[in-house]
Amino acid sequence: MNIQSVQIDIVDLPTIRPHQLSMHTITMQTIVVAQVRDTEGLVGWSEVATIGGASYGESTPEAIKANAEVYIVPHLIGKDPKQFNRIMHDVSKFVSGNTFAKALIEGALIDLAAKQRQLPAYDLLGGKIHDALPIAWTLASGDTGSDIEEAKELLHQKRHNIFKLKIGVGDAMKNVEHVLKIKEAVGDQARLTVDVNQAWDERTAYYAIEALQDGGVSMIEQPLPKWDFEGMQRLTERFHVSIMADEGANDAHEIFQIAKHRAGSSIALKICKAGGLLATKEVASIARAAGLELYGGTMIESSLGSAIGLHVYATLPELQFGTELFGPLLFQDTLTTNDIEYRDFQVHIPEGIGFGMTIDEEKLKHYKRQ
Ligand code: MUC
Ligand code: MG
Repeated sequence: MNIQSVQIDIVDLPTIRPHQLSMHTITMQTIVVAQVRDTEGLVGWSEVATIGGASYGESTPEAIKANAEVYIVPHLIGKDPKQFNRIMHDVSKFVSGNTFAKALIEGALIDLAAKQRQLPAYDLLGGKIHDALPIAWTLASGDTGSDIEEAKELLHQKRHNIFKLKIGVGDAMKNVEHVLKIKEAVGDQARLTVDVNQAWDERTAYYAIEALQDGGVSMIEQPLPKWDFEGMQRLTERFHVSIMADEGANDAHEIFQIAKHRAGSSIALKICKAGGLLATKEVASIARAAGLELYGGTMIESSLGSAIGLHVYATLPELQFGTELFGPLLFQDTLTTNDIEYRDFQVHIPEGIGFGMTIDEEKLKHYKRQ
């Protein structure tokens, strides 16, 4: 039951509304889907997502697919997927960086290995500690009134009571006003956090964060550019509200530096940033040992990619900020025949073998790029 072939597709999925980040507004989200097939015809599936082509980060969907096909796939053919740890270790000797491509391939190997063993993937990752996790939703319509309506409806449905607000576009004090209006509308019913996606300089961050902290916001994600570790260190020292590193907190080496210099009080985990599922657990251990709080982050994956995240996050002892793996809820359609369950302010870890999701191959055909 060794690996016979690998296929990688780029898929564009429309969103239910525009999703505005400081650097890009998503109306069509691009994901990369991998399928690794063994000699018996079993298939392991995986997904990574990117935001706005090359605008959010360096890994574009086209580069992920090309680099995986040319530089990683040749190391898989003929190998036993159950040896995914060894395979990915060997790959790391030939491929530097490319964390999204590595995460994509390792995910498919783990899904296939779990299917061969008839086990849920989390059992290959140490076993799950949690059956469900608190789930945040991102308010990012670009309009305060629409965000308030959305928040109230989701509270009413008991789907989310943690809201992350995307800010950083335009004047910082206008951003603060927007956040405080939403805070006033939801009151104590919900916890609010903000993601600035690197949009502020340090001086702007001083006055804006002070106002947000006074207004009861509970976390400020990546207020400064990803390279500004010293600025993040000064903000962490200055404020008691949690300062979270996201774009500046990628692999184990960066997390170690952040921990050592307290260049943040919390970390957004993402499998694609760490370079895989096992690497995400490594990163989480470093952060945990240093007393950094954790968040189960997303790049806005569809149900397959979100299930992968959930299988990893469920094995971690504590996520102080819960998870934001809400991706499937932002899409107009899905690539799987089953859905992830979101209810009672929690997301439930998908059960079943592998990552617990079944691909709808007709849908994949429909949405993939030709
Ligand atoms: C990011 O920067 O965290 C996660 C949620 C969301 O709305 O955007 C992403 C990316
Ligand atoms: Mg972020």
